[in-house]
Amino acid sequence: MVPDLRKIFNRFRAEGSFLEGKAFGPGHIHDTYRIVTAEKECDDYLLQRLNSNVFRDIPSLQENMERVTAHLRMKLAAIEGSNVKRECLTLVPDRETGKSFITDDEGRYWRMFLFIPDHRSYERVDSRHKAFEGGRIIGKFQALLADLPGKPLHETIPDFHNIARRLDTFHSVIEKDPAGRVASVRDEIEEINSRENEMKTILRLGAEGRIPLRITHNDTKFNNILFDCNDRALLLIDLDTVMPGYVHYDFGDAIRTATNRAEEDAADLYSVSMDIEIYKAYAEGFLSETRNTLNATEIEHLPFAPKLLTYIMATRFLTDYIDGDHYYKIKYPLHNLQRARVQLTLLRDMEAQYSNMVQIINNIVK
Ligand code: ADP
Ligand code: GN1
Ligand code: MG
Repeated sequence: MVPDLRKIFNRFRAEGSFLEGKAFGPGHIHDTYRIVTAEKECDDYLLQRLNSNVFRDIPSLQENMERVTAHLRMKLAAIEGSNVKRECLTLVPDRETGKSFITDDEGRYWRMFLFIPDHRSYERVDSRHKAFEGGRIIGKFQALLADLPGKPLHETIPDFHNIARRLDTFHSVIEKDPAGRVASVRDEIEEINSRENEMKTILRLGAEGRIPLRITHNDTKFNNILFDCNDRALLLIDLDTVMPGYVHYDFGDAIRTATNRAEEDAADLYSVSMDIEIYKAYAEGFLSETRNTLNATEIEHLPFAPKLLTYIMATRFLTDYIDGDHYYKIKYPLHNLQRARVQLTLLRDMEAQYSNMVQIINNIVK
């Protein structure tokens, strides 16, 4: 059913009146709308119907979101020259209860942010400058949240980047083969299986206490960074998965998406490869903010992180394809399979360029 955006909008404590609402952005998870207000002097808004199949406990998720944005605002306000309204998401409260989300007549959850105007976001990265800026803003995000007070954040999706759990799910979906697709993807399954042990490295280091859990974003896909018109990175959005994690998850997912010369669902697999210059610039930006807080084992494994995150996404896309496409939004029947193939192609290219990836990090930190 088409939602009544005006009615939903009016339940939030917004300034300005509803002029129009239209679908907005490339996200795979929520339904996102830009609400344009009638008054020129009033902000526009970003309204989201949240995906409660993916996020099972929305009140806990919103509690994380409130704590994280409040802390970021406080820290940014103390930094000279910062513009808090453009460098941090602003949640708009429910008119009646003051909560940061509402439920509609069908029990669906909604939240609303101030719309950050005149921003740019990129699916692909075509300059070293943008890559450095992306690295810098993700590093800054981790640095600003390092002293978040209080209890640990809720795990909004349990075991989100736990590759051992992801592989368990992968194998049980293959076993069930609910959509009858397993026979057609034997080669892709074999590519996943052959790397299983290597890909558990970060989990092992965590279990041995050699790398700490930090507060990480966990979805540092490049299009979750908003830039200003001069391509200076403003902020990291999509804070639903901010929770305890290893630094490698954020470093790896950003490299996975920023360095790929093709899109995540590119039709032509020959166009997929990793741009090592973008990797270098991103790593320089990221380490300019985090260098002094990371331990030697964390740094040593940074080059491995992009391989891991690319492998995790390949596993997840392939799992969803075999399962019959229940998780990610798809635009055509083989969409998830194509996404998995792109990730596997990218992974092979990262493997081919691995010694350079190691050398680049060594040069930055020496
Ligand atoms: P999803 O989890 O579905 O990816 P996001 O939170 O990333 O949802 O939002 C989807 C898109 O909406 C983003 O890619 C971005 O283009 C846009 N967006 C999100 N928040 C804002 C905001 N406060 N101002 C402007 N655009 C935004
Ligand atoms: C989803 O929400 P979005 O589109 O930024 C997914 C990420 C994947 C990404 C792949 C909560 O991110 O984990 O990396 O798609 N988010 C969730 O494009 O599953
Ligand atoms: Mg997003």
